[in-house]
Amino acid sequence: MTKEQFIVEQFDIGGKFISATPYGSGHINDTRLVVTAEGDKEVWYILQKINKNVFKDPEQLMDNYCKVTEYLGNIIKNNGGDPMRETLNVIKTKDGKNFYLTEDGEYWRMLVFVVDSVSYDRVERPEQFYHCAVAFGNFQYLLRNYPADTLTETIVNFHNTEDRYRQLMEAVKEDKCSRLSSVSEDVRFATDRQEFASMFERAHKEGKLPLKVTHNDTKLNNILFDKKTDRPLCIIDLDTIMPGYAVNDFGDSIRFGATTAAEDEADLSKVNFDISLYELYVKGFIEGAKGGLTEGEIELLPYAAMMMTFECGMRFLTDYLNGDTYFRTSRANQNLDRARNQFKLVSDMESRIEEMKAIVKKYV
Ligand code: ADP
Ligand code: GN1
Ligand code: MG
Repeated sequence: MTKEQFIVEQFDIGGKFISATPYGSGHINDTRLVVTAEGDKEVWYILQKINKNVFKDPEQLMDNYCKVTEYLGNIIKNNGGDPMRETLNVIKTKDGKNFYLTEDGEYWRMLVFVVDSVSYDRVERPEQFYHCAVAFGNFQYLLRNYPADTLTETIVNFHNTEDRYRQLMEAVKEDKCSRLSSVSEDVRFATDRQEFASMFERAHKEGKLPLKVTHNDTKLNNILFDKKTDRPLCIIDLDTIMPGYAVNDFGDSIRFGATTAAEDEADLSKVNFDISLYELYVKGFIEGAKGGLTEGEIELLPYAAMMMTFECGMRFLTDYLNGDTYFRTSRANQNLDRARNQFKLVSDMESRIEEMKAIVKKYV
């Protein structure tokens, strides 16, 4: 019996194990598609090993995860939707736990596989990005009354860009892998923007950016689209649901989606900020949030696009300097390429910030 089969059999499912194969293109968790047989029917699941290097307290994480998915499931049911497809459903183990802990300390969870769905690593049709924006805006709207103080911070200071800057400077100082000499210009790109890195922490202290329940990882591939309608169906990757700034859910989607190239494209001449996709997202996010954004938040939306892109660039660069221990990589220099790619987008956004602000004004 393989290890995966053994783990699958610890969960409370009816069928017989058939297979478990690597699945998806996430950078953090170890994801498998599990196929089982129930009579003559195939039933699929998602099995994930929670990344313990990233998430220090998987039990608290799963507690957040289940509380939020149960809350969302009830809302969806009351609105006449299908809670088995429109939110994630955690399968319990045979002894009633929401994860299985192996003897060597690995945490595994199992989810209902959302059938007839697809996730995209790139925007293939512009309308998809607009619909994605409505979905993430609406996600915040659905959670607007969720008591934020009952959720633990699964990663402390996750979108504290000021602290991400500090972490980069620490990595520069340590230069663990002797890679610093090859990235001095990239490091200078960050140090030139040190003040910008603190902008949101300042705004928070001034009362302009309240903490709300936010997703915090709003990449396009963290939404499952319905294969038949090509409309967003289910928001996934709920590991980082915790108190955060609403504008960062906007900014992180722009970072990943409003671009002409993949996140790790090394040929920077191909990497450009796509302002028409930005516009579609602005329109959709404001609509989806249904009036839930404050004036202060709306004003910061264009800066959030830049902030999340800058922050992610710094995170990739930090990981490169530290020896690629955080984000999954499949080739040499991938984190460095990702960092340069993000910084290129930041430069593009800087030169178009006035247009970006005008677009936001158009839709409020
Ligand atoms: P990571 O944190 O590594 O990004 P995700 O939770 O985003 O992990 O899962 C990785 C990929 O697996 C997703 O992008 C999606 O394609 C797929 N996936 C995850 N959960 C489900 C699900 N319940 N049903 C169908 N596909 C899923
Ligand atoms: C990670 O888990 P995934 O691949 O959806 C990361 C995000 C980054 C993103 C960059 C928990 O997202 O913060 O923005 O990679 N998730 C975590 O692609 O660090
Ligand atoms: Mg993901």
